[in-house]
Amino acid sequence: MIYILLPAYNEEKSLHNLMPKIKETMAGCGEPYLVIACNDGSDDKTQQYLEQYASQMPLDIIQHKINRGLGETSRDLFERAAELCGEADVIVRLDCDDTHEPDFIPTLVNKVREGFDVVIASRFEPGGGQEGVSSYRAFVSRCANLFMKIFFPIKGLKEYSCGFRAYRAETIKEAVKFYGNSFIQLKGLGFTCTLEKLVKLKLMRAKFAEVPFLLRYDQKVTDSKMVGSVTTLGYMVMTVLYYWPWGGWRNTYGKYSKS
Ligand SMILES: Nc1nc2c(ncn2[C@@H]2O[C@H](COP(=O)(O)OP(=O)(O)O)[C@@H](O)[C@H]2O)c(=O)[nH]1
Ligand SMILES: [Mg+2]
Repeated sequence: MIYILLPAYNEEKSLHNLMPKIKETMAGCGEPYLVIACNDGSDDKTQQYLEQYASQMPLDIIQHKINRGLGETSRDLFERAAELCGEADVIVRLDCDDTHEPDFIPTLVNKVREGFDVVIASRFEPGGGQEGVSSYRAFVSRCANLFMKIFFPIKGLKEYSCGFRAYRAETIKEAVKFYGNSFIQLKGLGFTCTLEKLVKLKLMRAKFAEVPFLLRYDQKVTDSKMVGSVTTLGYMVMTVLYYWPWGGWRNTYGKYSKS
């Protein structure tokens, strides 16, 4: 079974493009699936549209009455998936803004089934790329990825900031059990949670891989919700928490051994 996680905040304009593509791709997969979407206190019609799609495809909706941010939304989505899934299942998380094409899902899932725990859709693998990204944003994204590569190196990884990934369900179940409420700890710090998941899974010695991916930013009809200053602060806070010599993540969680 494949679980597809969608964090959604004011995505009414993108859902009509994205949901039919998910339905079509998954019909071609021939494997049962469940979409779990979290409407994070949107003040547009995201909730109504999700409810409409729930009658047309397997879709569970988590609703936050107020906007809690991507960290708390990711926590709720991953915890729900960890509760529902079996160990042989695969969990895929993608943006709701129609820049992550669902037809990459089968490739990501197959790579997990080859024996990897985390597979990342990567703009930086040969054959990958990005369309419609301004040169300023591309530059900021390059710098952020370079920062992450220096402080949190993971063998074979070039893409740290793209949230389109597939995870072995067993790995996520184990991570939620091991870290508890601290699996996604940096909740008020914007998009930092996307990197935090990688770091927390690296500490559990997960096996990572990338597949080439084309980011379709040219299809984005909703505003970006990334707040650069908050996310940059988040990366810095995480670096301190990771390397802190007394009780930092590296020392504390680096002792992980599979239960
Ligand atoms: N739940 C929730 N999701 C958010 C929030 N901010 C952004 N998102 C979602 O996270 C994903 C990434 O945001 P997006 O605007 O696409 O960022 P960008 O692609 O980096 O410009 C999208 O699916 C958004 O709907 C938030 O405050 N809460
Ligand atoms: Mg996006």
